[in-house]
Amino acid sequence: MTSSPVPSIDPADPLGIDALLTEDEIAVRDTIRKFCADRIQPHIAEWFEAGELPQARDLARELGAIGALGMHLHGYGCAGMSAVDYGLACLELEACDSGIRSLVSVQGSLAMYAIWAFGSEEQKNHWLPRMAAGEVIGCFGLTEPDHGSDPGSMRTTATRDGSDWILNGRKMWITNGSIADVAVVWARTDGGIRGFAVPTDTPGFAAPEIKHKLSLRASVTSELVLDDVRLPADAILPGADGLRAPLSCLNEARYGIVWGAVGAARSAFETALAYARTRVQFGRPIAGFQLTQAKLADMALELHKAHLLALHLGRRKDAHGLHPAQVSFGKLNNVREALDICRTARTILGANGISLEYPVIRHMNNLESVLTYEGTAEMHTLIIGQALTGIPAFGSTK
Ligand code: TGC
Ligand code: FAD
Repeated sequence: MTSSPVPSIDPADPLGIDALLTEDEIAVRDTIRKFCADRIQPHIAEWFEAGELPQARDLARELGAIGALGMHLHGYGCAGMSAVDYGLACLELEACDSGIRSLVSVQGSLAMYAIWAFGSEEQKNHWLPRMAAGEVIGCFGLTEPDHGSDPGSMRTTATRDGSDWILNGRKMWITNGSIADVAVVWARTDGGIRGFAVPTDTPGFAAPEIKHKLSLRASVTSELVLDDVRLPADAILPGADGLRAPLSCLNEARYGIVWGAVGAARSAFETALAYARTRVQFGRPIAGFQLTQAKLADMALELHKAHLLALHLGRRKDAHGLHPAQVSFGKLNNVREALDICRTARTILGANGISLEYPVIRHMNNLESVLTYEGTAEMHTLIIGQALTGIPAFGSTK
């Protein structure tokens, strides 16, 4: 071999993307990275294997203490950071595990955002400061057992009884459900789809945990059962009128996933690269085989293209806001490519690729959920298709 075993480019940042970040952004990133390394990384494989997120309440408080909950929201105890800051945090959290990023996404981008964007002043003051501090955990109930991609057909109802509201129905696959203190629940009323902030100790509310998942195992996923849940008039989110409201919340969470997927892919790539440089077969490191190098080069291309796309969307979001189809570009591309990077990394690790001793198959299995939640890959394809052609192809007869 004539080539030097020393890389001639920084394998962690071959395109110099770090130079596009400000010092403050790098400081935010490093804070979250350190938190993950100290607090989560040593335990995450064990939690995943056990299928639990132990001490979720302590973890939420610690995430609150470093400003990670609702960090891109302004006021009400939230950190008021930029979209890029929030994205960098999602990247670092998901480099650790998609389940941890999910905890933070659902709290900040879904439950808190819904209250922040559509709640009354009283609701915001009541819930948001404690949610930002991680003292109160939220969940977001949109999906139902029979209505996932098509939430506009939901069957959960909210009917009036005097000034009260009575909620009945089921929500399914709800992240944080069993540990939540407040559930943002979307329900059909005589006047269309409306949102409600439901204290989870209200009689008639239950949130049994969904077991037997082989993905997002270090994340709590639940069914929400609403049997004659009576709420006072002021539980309705006054600004949320129609399906547009929950879909607006999804834009926020999908944006976080655009970045998060890069984190999972980075972790898988770095693991595969380190493994390939030290694993010897046929008398040389497997990184010295052209087939392995082709895999590593393709993984690096897609990883850093995804990172640049995330940064571009983040800068655009901070400057002008994003069109929902632009968020779909990022969510579809970055999750799909991250999953592909994990699958390729798994092959480079050979049999070790299937072991929880390495993070690769954990990320790979997690990303199967990430590909489906917050709009499946097919839904994002159709959202982009509609934006490009003006023709909706969802099959709706409305
Ligand atoms: P459609 O008629 O197109 O739209 C209804 C109204 O909403 C508006 N709209 C949006 N507004 C803001 N942001 C968006 N992304 C929007 N998309 C649509 C639209 O303009 C319209 O407004 P108006 O004023 O005219 O009424 O609705 P549709 O029923 O045809 O559905 C469209 C479709 C399929 C794109 C939408 O339903 C969809 O995105 N489906 C996917 C469902 C989904 O993503 N569910 C996610 C559940 S939450 C979750 O998965 C959390 S996992 C989190 C974790 O653990 O990290
Ligand atoms: P379906 O909608 O039944 O889709 C099944 C398949 O059909 C998919 O491949 C889909 O793309 C395809 N399909 C459907 N319609 C079309 C069409 N028109 N054209 C082409 N293909 C189509 N939801 C929440 O509300 N809150 C949460 O916190 C939450 N957390 C989740 C956590 C996890 C771990 C998981 C796995 C899911 C979570 N979800 C949550 C639910 C998630 O949003 C839904 O699973 C997702 O929206 C898809 O719905 P579905 O599973 O019912 O699939």
